[in-house]
Amino acid sequence: MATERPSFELAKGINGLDKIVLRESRSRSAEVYLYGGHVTSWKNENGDELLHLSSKAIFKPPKPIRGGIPLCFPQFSNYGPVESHGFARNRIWEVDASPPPLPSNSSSNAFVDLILRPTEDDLKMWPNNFEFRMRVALGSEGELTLTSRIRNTNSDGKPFSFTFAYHTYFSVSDISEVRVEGLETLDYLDKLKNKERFTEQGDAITFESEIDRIYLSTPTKIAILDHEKKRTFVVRKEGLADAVVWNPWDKKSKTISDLGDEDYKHMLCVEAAAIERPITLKPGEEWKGRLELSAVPSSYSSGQLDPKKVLQ
Ligand code: TA6
Repeated sequence: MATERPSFELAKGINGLDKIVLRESRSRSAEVYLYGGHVTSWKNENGDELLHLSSKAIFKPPKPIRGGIPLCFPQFSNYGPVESHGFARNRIWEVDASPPPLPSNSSSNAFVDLILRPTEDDLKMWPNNFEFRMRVALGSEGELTLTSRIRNTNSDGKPFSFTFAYHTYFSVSDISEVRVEGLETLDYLDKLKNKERFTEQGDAITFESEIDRIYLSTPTKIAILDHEKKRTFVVRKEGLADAVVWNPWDKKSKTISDLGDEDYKHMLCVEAAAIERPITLKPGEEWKGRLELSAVPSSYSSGQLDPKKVLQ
């Protein structure tokens, strides 16, 4: 069990923004900006960056940081009354010095607890009091875990509902050589076709053009196989029924001012999310959504994952 004493460094990041650095043995590290509670870096034991950060990312509030792991709360995309993807990703979070205990089975104490509470202006836009706590932890095997706890602190007895996503940008060697396994035969809403509902075929997902889909009622494990890098990302999630898969491809990329024209070749967003069924909390109630990312060498043969390393 991890002790409840976190180990992290507070440092200055790009444009003087505060960031937290987590370090584990053998070059493993992660970085989280207080701006957005935004994970911008996750490195393995060789110092390889595992998340994609846009070559044109702007680290200047109020523009959200492009790449890493933006947090979408209290709204995913335009599914609700506030700005697209909500406001959590462009607010300044604080380090939470005394969070309620959070059980962990990792022996690592490279973690930090952050908290976001609404400002007066936020309450005008979205009239709900909340506490959004997030622990970012780098485990002893290099795994990155984000645990969000969102509590309704309304004093007027009002419940609230929200949608949510960890909008993770994975770094891949060549998008044309990547496949995603775990979403076969599931229903999805196609954002490129007016959110119409379709059913995925039996094969793993591969990429040869723009994709923007919300897969519904997904399993707790999804794998992203990077053939060229011989690396598999394993996404494990709890409390997050849906999974978004997004790559803007060449034409859309050119319309996104803070994304380099060629970035789409080296990124893939696979986002653990709660979208189709919004989460509703009564006052005093708390929701928990956990994301665990690991990167393992893939023994890629005939399109199969190495069952020992990935599926167990
Ligand atoms: O998660 C996919 C998506 O909702 C896409 O539709 C796409 O526009 C993307 O997020 C990026 O959104 P952003 O607001 O960060 O430009």
